[in-house]
Amino acid sequence: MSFELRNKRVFVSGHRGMVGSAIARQLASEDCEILTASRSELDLREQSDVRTWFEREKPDAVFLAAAKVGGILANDTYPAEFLYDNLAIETNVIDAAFRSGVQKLLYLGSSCIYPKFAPQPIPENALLTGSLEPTNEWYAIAKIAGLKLCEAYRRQYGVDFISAMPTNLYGPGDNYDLEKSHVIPALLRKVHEAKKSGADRIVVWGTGSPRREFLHVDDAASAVVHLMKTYSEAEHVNVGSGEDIPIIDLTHLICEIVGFEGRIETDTTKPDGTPGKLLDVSRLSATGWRPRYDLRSGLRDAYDWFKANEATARLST
Ligand code: GFB
Repeated sequence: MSFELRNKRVFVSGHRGMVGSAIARQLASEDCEILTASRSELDLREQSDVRTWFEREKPDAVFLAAAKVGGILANDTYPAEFLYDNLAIETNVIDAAFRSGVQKLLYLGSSCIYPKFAPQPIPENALLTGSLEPTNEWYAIAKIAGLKLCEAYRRQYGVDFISAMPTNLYGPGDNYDLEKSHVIPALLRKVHEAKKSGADRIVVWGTGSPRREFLHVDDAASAVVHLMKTYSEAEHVNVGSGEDIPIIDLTHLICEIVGFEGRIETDTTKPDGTPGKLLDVSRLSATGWRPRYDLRSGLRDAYDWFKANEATARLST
């Protein structure tokens, strides 16, 4: 059973963020009407405003990409916001979508929903089989609640609400604030600035030994649009590249791409987080979807975007 996007009113929540803007770019070729609402127009944490907006705009389909997101340090520093904001956004959007008769909703979670020591690669059924990684358990619990909310509304009301769990994403529109960003934008910026200033070293957080899987955000967007059109099951779907890399090797690759030959030092006062979270992507692969970028070409694209947008790329630290 496929879901036709053509001529539909499609709400992309969080369209100013890296993921939402990539989904909007992807939808440009789908012949649908894209609905957006900036934060000043609609605060998704406000239940009655969200209900009113949905009743007025009557979207046919929703991509729930709006979320409070950040890297390992931001997750650890702002637990209340990561839990509260994400719970509020999800519950308001999912419930308002149900009440206003949205035909299909795709909810975006995160690979951090899985236990800290999950088997690698992590199958979808590893959910709730062990304790979470403490640095991001607040975000993880909110993301699990959203996934379960979609499942519950599907079970009780028969609506076609599905969930996708992407791995660590990067690409155009990423957050380059060193205190809040994920590892790829942080390292691209640090290495770029070290090269520019003639510094002889850069500092990597943690031991460098954790492994991470990365997916270019345009691939993530193409995967979720594909799922919106082709997938209608209660079980969530992992979205990843199927390959992971130790942080230290990622650092060497970024140094090579940027052209920096100085030393790499580690700061072990900073957390490592989970030792690994490679996703088992066989459910997604079975639908016929494949990524377009490998890590090297994806990093080149992200670095090109950063250089072109350096002045405005949220350089607040
Ligand atoms: O990308 P990242 O912040 O998030 O960190 P997580 C990944 C790994 O890179 C960790 C290391 O082991 C970091 O210690 N790392 C090395 C750095 N240098 C840096 C640096 O300069 N900046 C950053 N940020 N990391 C997040 C979760 O976990 O991933 C979220 O906290 C979410 O909830 C997101 O799931 C996708 O992969 O550890």
